[in-house]
Amino acid sequence: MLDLFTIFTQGGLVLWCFQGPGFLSGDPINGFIQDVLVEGRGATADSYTVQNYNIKYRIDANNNLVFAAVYNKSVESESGYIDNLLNVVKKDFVTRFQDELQQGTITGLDYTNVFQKALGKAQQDYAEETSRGMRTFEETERFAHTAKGSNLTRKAREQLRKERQQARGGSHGEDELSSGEGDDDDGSSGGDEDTTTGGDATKTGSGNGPAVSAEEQRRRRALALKNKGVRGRRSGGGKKPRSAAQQPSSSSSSSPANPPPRSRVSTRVEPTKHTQLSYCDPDDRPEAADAISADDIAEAKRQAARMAEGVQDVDFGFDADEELLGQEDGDDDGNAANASASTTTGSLFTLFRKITGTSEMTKENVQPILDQMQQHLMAKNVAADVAAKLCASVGEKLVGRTKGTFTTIKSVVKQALEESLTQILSPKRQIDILRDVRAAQQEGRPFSMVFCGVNGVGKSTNLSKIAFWLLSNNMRVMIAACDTFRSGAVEQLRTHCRKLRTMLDDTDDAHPRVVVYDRGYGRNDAEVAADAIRIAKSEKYDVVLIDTAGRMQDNAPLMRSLTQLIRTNKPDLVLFVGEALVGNEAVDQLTKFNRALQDYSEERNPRVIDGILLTKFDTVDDKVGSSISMTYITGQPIVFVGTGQHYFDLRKLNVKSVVSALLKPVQK
Ligand SMILES: Nc1nc2c(ncn2[C@@H]2O[C@H](COP(=O)(O)OP(=O)(O)O)[C@@H](O)[C@H]2O)c(=O)[nH]1
Ligand SMILES: [Mg+2]
Repeated sequence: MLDLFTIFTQGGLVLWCFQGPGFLSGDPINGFIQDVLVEGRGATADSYTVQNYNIKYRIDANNNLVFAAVYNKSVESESGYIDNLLNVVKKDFVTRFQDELQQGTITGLDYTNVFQKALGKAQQDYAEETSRGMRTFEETERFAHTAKGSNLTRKAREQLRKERQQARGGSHGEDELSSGEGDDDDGSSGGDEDTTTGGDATKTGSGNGPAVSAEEQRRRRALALKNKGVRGRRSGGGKKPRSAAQQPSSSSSSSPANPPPRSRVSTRVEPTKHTQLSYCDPDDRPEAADAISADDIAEAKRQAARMAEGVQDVDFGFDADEELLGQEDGDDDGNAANASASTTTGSLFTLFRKITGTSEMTKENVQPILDQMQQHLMAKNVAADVAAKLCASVGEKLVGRTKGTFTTIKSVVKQALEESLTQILSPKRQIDILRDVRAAQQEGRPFSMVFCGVNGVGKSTNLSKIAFWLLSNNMRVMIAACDTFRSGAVEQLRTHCRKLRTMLDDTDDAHPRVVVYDRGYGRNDAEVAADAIRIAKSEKYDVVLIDTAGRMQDNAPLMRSLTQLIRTNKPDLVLFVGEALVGNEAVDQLTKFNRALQDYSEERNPRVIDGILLTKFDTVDDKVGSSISMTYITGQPIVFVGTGQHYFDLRKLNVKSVVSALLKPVQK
């Protein structure tokens, strides 16, 4: 079964896309782009395997296009038609849209009907082919390239093929891949190999059932393949909305010269299975969804009530205050050997055990401990220069003081850290989203937030968590699906939307509290965002959450387009989404995002990132360092942290809890 067929430019723009009836789990296309197209590795003979998927592809170098078909590895035996399909579609697409490709007006192409016909034909041809039995190797184009085959003339090869067919009693015509193209050596040879397995598999299958005629077997196989593959659920151009979509009256405001965009606001409530966020759940397709459990709904409501009171602080599972009071030990004699033995695994306090006593603390006796402290902080992902600054400030507080008990020293260290971190983590700008949303309400417009960052960091997931939080605070939320590039991105948001509505008992379809606004794939994201904001205003939504495509910080064209989206839509908040677990790589991403937004903006005061959303905190134990470094380097606050895969796994980071995390023993 074909899970996905997508046509995109090598610059990363999806031109057209077809999705089969199943949901893709994970992100095979992004893996393919990164490994094969960006890094040029991992592919053999126009095919590539990632996660559970095989991807076959063709590249049209003249137009910089990539044609990729994705199917599950487990159905390899049924996929023999894909090479042929790729060849046919590549040739047809480039010919059909020659003008648009040359003029660069290549978005919103209507290709679904043509594709479905090509798919049906390729599958039927293949079904007929397998029912006739396998080709021998000598019948294939690949044989022509072998030493033996190349010694035969084309005529001789044809003759050989015909003889073999006659010997088999078949009535095989001229060319089995009739819709293939002349230069499809790879394609047909790929088909050959698949045909071999396919033929076997099919034969075994039919051999188990009651005897049926060859003609009947052929008919059944063709029908089965057709039914499996042709039921396209969505595609980029010329498609009908899949869900009972509501078309907002003001959705199509394009100039008369341009055809109105096919916009959608999907509001359908469907029962969903659980409150987990993972989009990768194969059961999470509407067709397979069970009723959401009463327990899940009750938990979601409990959490919503909590969130209405405010977002909780992160809990690192370590209470520095408790440690401060509780860990007085007898080792107050300045025994450095004991102290150093526990420095790597003990809490940060234990480092300072050796400087207890009655005399005054000097730079000399404090410095070795500060050096160890720096190592401890760096082990928690704090960037080296930030760690050095924190240590220097702790040093300043200690030098000149009279040594006291271990408890006294601990409290001095903790206070020094708290003060320095308060300085570092205090943002240039205070962000209070609820307050700002209310201010926007007063102005009769929605508050808008852009989520940007690299691929897979959790933009869409955490956007949904913020939607949950806003809904818990009685806001109405529109989600703008501006990731018009990654296949499945729009459906992912629709799934979240359905779940949110189900969990929060939002059944008023006339005035849903949360909707997704999308215009499919391949569209200009800035325009989609602009439309969403305009419609949200007229439909009285309080907040527009703008999801964007993931992009690498060094990708100039994509950074330019993000700058364009921000410049034209002037969102109230631009949130950078980064993963806590990549440590200082996230700092690099953020720095480069900021720089790119500055460089590509044509404005005097370019708009940069306003705040940071740090995700996957639950996966990094207590390595809070990257959050400190990010804020230290950019001056931008950590607005939220994502701490798991539920809608309510959203937290705030406060100085006290960061200090606790830094003091906590380093986990090995
Ligand atoms: N453990 C954990 N996983 C997360 C968190 N946020 C997102 N994820 C997962 O990260 C993966 C990628 O998320 P997604 O929102 O699709 O990333 P995007 O490409 O940036 O939009 C998904 O499997 C999410 O469930 C988090 O805070 N904790
Ligand atoms: Mg996303």
